[in-house]
Amino acid sequence: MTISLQWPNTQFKISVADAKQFPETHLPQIAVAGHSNVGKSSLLNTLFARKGLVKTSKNPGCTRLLNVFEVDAQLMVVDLPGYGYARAPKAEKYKWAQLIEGYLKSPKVAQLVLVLLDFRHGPKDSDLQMIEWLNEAGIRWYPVATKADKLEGNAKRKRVKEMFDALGITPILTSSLNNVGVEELRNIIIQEVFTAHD
Ligand SMILES: Nc1nc2c(ncn2[C@@H]2O[C@H](COP(=O)(O)OP(=O)(O)OP(=O)(O)O)[C@@H](O)[C@H]2O)c(=O)[nH]1
Ligand SMILES: [Mg+2]
Repeated sequence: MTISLQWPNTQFKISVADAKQFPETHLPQIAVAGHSNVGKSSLLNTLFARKGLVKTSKNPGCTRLLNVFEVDAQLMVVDLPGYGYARAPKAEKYKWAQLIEGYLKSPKVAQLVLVLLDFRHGPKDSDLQMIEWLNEAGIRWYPVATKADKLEGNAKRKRVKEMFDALGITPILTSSLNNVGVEELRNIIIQEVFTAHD
């Protein structure tokens, strides 16, 4: 069966502050995780080809709930709050961490987590911790570099190598500014979610 998702046929479903409120669904789902301000919400707008559907901000900590979207009645996509936002109050950080962990541990869990990494900086400790946690939880993940428009030439090659060395896999390079890598990302999602895995 060939899956053809109409990405612009994406609907916002619900925002939840607790994984227990996550809607009942039989649809497969993916989640987007990453450092605060890495560009999760921007990338989703680009992926969905729906400017403004997902709220973005230049200030970190914009997404504070689990925002759930449904693509073409075939796939659920969850925009997670960012982790590692150093200036957030401790109680808030704790709440977000609980929310992310609660969702990833819930029975309605994502089949695939896209781990977004800022191409300007390379993987941070918090990214590596997230990946370790996903490995321990047995949740599949795929690395996606954001803001790839920020580096060119040698700096770009060096960063790709650094990311490969840290992750053991080369991330897809994407940019929400010029749409680079978005088609490749759509293909990866379809392949990872709708193809049987042992
Ligand atoms: N140059 C460049 N800037 C980007 C790109 N993607 C996002 N940004 C900028 O990065 C900032 C953060 O983007 P968001 O999409 O809100 O980031 P987020 O990861 O959802 O942030 P939180 O919800 O706070 O965790 C905004 O100022 C965006 O315009 C990109 O591909 N290239
Ligand atoms: Mg966001």
